[in-house]
Amino acid sequence: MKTSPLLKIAQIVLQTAMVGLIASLPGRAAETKKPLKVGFAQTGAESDWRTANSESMKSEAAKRGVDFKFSDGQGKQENQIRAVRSFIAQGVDVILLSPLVETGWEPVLREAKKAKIPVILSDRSIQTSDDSLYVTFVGSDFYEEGRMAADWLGKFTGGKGNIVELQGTPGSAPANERRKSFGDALKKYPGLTIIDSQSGNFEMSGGKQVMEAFLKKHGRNFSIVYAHNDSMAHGAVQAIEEAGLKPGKDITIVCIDALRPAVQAVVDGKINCVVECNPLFGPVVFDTAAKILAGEKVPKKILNKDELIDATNAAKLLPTRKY
Ligand code: GZL
Repeated sequence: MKTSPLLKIAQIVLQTAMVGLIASLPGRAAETKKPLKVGFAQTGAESDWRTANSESMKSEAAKRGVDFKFSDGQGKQENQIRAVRSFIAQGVDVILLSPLVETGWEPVLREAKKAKIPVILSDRSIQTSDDSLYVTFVGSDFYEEGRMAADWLGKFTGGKGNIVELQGTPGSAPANERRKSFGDALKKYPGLTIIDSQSGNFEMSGGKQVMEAFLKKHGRNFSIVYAHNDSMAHGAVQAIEEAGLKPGKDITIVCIDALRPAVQAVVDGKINCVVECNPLFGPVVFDTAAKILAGEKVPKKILNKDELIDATNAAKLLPTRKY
């Protein structure tokens, strides 16, 4: 039976209306919406802290269905700059950057600004006269961490003793601020003196090598180690034991990060104090990125909360440590 032209038109109109209706359903709209595209220029993989931080970012991105482009800078600023340029070329929605060092970022961040791509500084900050080059910083207060370490040491040692310092990556915000704040706080304890300070680059091998050199150079003329991170402190523990001394007893050790192995070392009495620097802020970073893209105002600095762990609370906290 032939279909009348009128009936044919009615069928087409009805089908078109149906397609429009289905496409307008919220679920459908969500399915067809493009996933968020985020580029992350990470420093490298220099420490256990960094591994935990990268994991936090990757797992959060996967959970949110983000099209996540992760770049491992392998400890070189030029690799990170190259990665940021490639994110700009790919037209990502947001750029996350954990700047290896504090300076040298303005040219590439100006390119991101010109491309109207918001930049979030994750973990480490930069030195710049133009803070419009990034939207916000998400991380810890490194200055406060160094102060906490120094004040703990002032109490634990009665304000007396010679200190050797294992610095983090030269020129990095955590190394600069942890060194400055520790030195500033030591002014309250004139009996505490830093007799030597060298970079172990936040690496366990670096911490061990520098500690071996300090032990050779200073013998027993120091009784305290201040390490800018756990990895270097673990290296120092190895060097001190290989020198036939007892870490945590013959030599007091204070460090920063508080990954589980360091908290375990506090329980075992090999490290005396560890100040937390929480790496698990992937959720905060992605929440902040969503707010920025939704046009919401966010603070210039979003700080994680860090606590101090020593023999008085390490055993209780160890089972609760998430990294
Ligand atoms: C601190 C972070 C530092 C850690 C180190 O937020 O930048 O870099 O303290 C890591 O362990 O290598």
